[in-house]
Amino acid sequence: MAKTASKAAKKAAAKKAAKKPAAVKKQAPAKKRPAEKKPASGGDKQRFTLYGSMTSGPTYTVGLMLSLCRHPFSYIHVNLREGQHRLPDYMVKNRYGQVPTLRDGQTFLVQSAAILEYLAESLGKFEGRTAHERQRIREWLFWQWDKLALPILRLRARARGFRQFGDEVRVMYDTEAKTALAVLEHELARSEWVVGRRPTIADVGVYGVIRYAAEASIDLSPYPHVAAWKKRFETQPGFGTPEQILPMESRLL
Ligand SMILES: N[C@@H](CCC(=O)N[C@@H](CS)C(=O)NCC(=O)O)C(=O)O
Repeated sequence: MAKTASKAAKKAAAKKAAKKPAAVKKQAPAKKRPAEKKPASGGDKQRFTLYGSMTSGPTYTVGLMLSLCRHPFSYIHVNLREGQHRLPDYMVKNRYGQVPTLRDGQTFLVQSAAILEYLAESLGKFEGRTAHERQRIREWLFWQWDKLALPILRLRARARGFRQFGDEVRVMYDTEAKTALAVLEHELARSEWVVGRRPTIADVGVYGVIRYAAEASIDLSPYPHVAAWKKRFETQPGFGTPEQILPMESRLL
């Protein structure tokens, strides 16, 4: 009996051992893959498609950045007058229903300042070299939309007949634009470029607005450092005017 019992016990133990899962090797936590660095320029012609309008300042800013980076791009004309920016197939690319939108592979990017940051980082050009520089650049990009772009682009839109408002509002925007220009003048009196010692996306973003000052009937001569910086910016390789950079019609590469 005892013999049988011990035999049964042995059998049960063997069964248990067979059931026991093999020791699982502890796996190291999956390492986060570094973001893939895509080619900085040249060959990959099909990488970027810019959706925009020739008359749009923010579209120009993105096209200008690509041109300064010497990166070719396809272009899809979005007809704002016909309301193409509000059509469902465009709204899935740009939730704000605005131009520009930049397609990079399967990703659609919106808001010109955010696109500038994205391009600087992924192409490795016109970016801040230190955390401090990147922070300063971001400050200028936020300021530029808050204080500089709004009055200048609204005045330009009025001059072109895209927006209607009376003289009281025109004077308000004019005053706001001049206040912002005085801030920029003060900065550029101390520094050749908006941030640091070389052009960055802060310059590209600010230039994309200053370009339209004349169309907004704003004279830059009271701001000599801004005027000199504008000229300096225009001598960079890859620089082009909106007419040189943005086609009237769609262009697929
Ligand atoms: N903050 C936006 C501004 C874009 C913007 O204002 N786009 C205008 C054309 S210049 C537009 O799409 N307007 C049509 C609308 O807002 O309905 C950016 O930087 O991308």
